[in-house]
Amino acid sequence: MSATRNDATALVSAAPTPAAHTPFGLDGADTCVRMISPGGVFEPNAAAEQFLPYLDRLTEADHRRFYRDMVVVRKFDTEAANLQRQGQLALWVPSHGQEAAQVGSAYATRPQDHVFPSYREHVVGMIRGLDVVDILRMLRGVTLGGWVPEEHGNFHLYTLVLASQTLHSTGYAMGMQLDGSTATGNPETDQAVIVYYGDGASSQGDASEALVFAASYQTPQVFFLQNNHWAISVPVARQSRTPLYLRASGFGMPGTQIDGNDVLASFAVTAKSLDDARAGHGPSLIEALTYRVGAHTTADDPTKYRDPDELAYWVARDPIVRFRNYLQGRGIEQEFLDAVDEEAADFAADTRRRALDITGPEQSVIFDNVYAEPHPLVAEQKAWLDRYEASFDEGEN
Ligand SMILES: Cc1ncc(C[n+]2csc(CCOP(=O)(O)OP(=O)(O)O)c2C)c(N)n1
Ligand SMILES: [Mg+2]
Repeated sequence: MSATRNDATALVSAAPTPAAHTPFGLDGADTCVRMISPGGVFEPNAAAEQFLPYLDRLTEADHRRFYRDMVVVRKFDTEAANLQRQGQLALWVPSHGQEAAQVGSAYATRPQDHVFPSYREHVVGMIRGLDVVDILRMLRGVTLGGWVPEEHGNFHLYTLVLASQTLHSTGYAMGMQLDGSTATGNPETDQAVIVYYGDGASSQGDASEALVFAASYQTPQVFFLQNNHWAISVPVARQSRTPLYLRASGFGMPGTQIDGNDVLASFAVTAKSLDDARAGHGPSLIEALTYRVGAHTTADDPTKYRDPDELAYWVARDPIVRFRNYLQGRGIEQEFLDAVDEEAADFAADTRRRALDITGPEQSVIFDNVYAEPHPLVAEQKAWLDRYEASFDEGEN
């Protein structure tokens, strides 16, 4: 007798409850790098000490930029979700809650680096020079996949097949080694790769294969794992019995856990990891503890499977509020904070206007790149479609 869906559900429910190794997060965990307390006070913990020199690279303007980008992307994210609800996008993938992990790590990259995203890294794309309306275009279903990475800050394509980008990025990093474009001793030109993936994706075979090759060939690469605690409705405790950063040592590379809602921790640890990668010291893994505050996508309803107390715990540790408190502690003027809110509202309104102007491609392009050379079958299908479309023209029946 074959197994049924109900059998499978019963099997999962009968499995022992995994230990909650990050019980609602990370407060008090001394292994987790943190610079700013949840209340917004600069008080680096012991794990943060070795990363402190990297903060010296940041100017006052960088601090403002971090805050501005986090606020702008949150507003953009909300607007995009609204556009989906109004039928303008097929789907939206919210990034609410993960702004600090993404902004800090993105600013640690250099122009020559290559960035391989998953599908939620909107602000990373923005920082690398991608027009975020290109993301909307893709989620409206009018492009076949996105953009040309080399024309957009080496920000590669969104990847919906979980963890496949980890392999792409490792292959790319191996190519950098073969090209001699890394580890030459010149930090201004030496390249590195950073790849973003999730706690759920970490269970894919692709992720393990990428880590094996990266370690074996000592690729110039950073694995940036955003542990947002959920893979749709599956909690991270079901993905792993051990904190995910510990997996790195099994592959033979350093692993560091960071408070992913602390933008300075994200910047400093990623800056060190990328520096090491460019200098030829090999790959490393960063596990950023954060939280997906919204739904997995607009096709999901997290109230069906999530404990409201857990959500409340994380909302109280919001990355933007934390950084605003930190900046206010340093005496930032209210005018700046107000101006950022205004800029974010303008950005979102502009996004909406441009989203409503998005048009679809010529229908015939679906035939253009099937083969490199003209092909009779494709030509026949194109001619059929042209005739079919023409049959709707005015005056014909
Ligand atoms: C190979 C593969 N299996 C399953 C899916 C369906 N799927 C899409 S997103 C997702 C959860 C991913 O969770 P995680 O890696 O933690 O990333 P997050 O969405 O939380 O950012 C799943 C199972 C997929 N896209 N690809
Ligand atoms: Mg996840």
